[in-house]
Amino acid sequence: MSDSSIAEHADLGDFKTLEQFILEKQDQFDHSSGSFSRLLRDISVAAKIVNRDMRRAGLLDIFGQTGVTNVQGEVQKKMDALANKEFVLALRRGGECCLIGSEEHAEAIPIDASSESDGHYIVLMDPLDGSSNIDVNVSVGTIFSIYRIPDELPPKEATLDDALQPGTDQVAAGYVVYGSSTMLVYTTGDGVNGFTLDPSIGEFLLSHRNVKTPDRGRICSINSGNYHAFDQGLRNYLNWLQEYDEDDPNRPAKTRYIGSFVSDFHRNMMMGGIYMYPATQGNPEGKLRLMYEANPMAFLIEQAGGMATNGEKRIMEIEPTSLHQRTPLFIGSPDMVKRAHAFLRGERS
Ligand code: FBP
Repeated sequence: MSDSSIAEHADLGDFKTLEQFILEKQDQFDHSSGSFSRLLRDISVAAKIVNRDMRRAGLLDIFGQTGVTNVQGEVQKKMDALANKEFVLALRRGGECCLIGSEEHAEAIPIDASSESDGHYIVLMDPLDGSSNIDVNVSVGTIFSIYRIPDELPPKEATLDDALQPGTDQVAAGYVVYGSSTMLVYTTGDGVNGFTLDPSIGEFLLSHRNVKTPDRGRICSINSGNYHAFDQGLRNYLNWLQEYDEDDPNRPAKTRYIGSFVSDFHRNMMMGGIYMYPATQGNPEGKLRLMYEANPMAFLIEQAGGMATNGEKRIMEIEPTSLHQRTPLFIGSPDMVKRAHAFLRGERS
């Protein structure tokens, strides 16, 4: 290795791979048998494969639709199917997972414990979030939520009921954003850390340690095309955000809406902001799925000092009833979510 590259690495004092970071943390983890480290390794391997194909998507026949309508009633995109396949394969091969829940599968995917796993982890995932943006080169992501079944429960007996736990029971959560660079961001309840993929060495490297979101920001992410379907309290909040106030540096707010929840969430967590997908006449339960979109991001934002609610209640305290249930979502900087609540309750107008 040349002197200059040694010097370069020396400068990167924190030059730490995802695996090195996990192993360092492993001792703090109750069940530090190494199985969690291996599970996160499996997720990162699948993310690298999806990233590889994503970067060449226009050259491969992976744009467009599969023609299959998934359990959400959406026509599945080829990249949805590809990402789903890669994550399911990696989790099966890895042997640390006993049950998988995916946006692309109506039922939970059991893992045949006899041959494939004696793992105690349940992974719920949105293999590719932001489907509407895949074919047009706009950043998309993968979201995952991890639960653990009780030690005394044999893995092969794990069922969907074992997955339907409130978000407060998550042992870890994270996402991968396939944007200008590819990042994997996760929490195990001990802060939020981000790793950037260095394609030259194929490693996720620690780039964002202990992420904290500002108490307040200037960014509002909502599909304002639904404005007329919002209830009056929310309209009042949006109008208030857009007002000029010389004493308030955060108003008028900036509207930023990519249409990929992962990307909007990531930006807002880093810069300060609020993402909202409320209930509307068309979507009385909201659009986003509780178990593999709202819960994992709620765990992350709370660990970063933010808030996530359904407009009234903490997202992570919602008792789930089904794998694909939806929820209204207000998530981001704490002062902005609290302010939205005040308008929703009509305390502000
Ligand atoms: P999927 O793409 O995984 O179905 O996720 C839902 C989603 O695309 C979010 O990523 C995004 O924030 C939202 O729906 C966009 O919805 P809309 O087009 O109604 O604003």
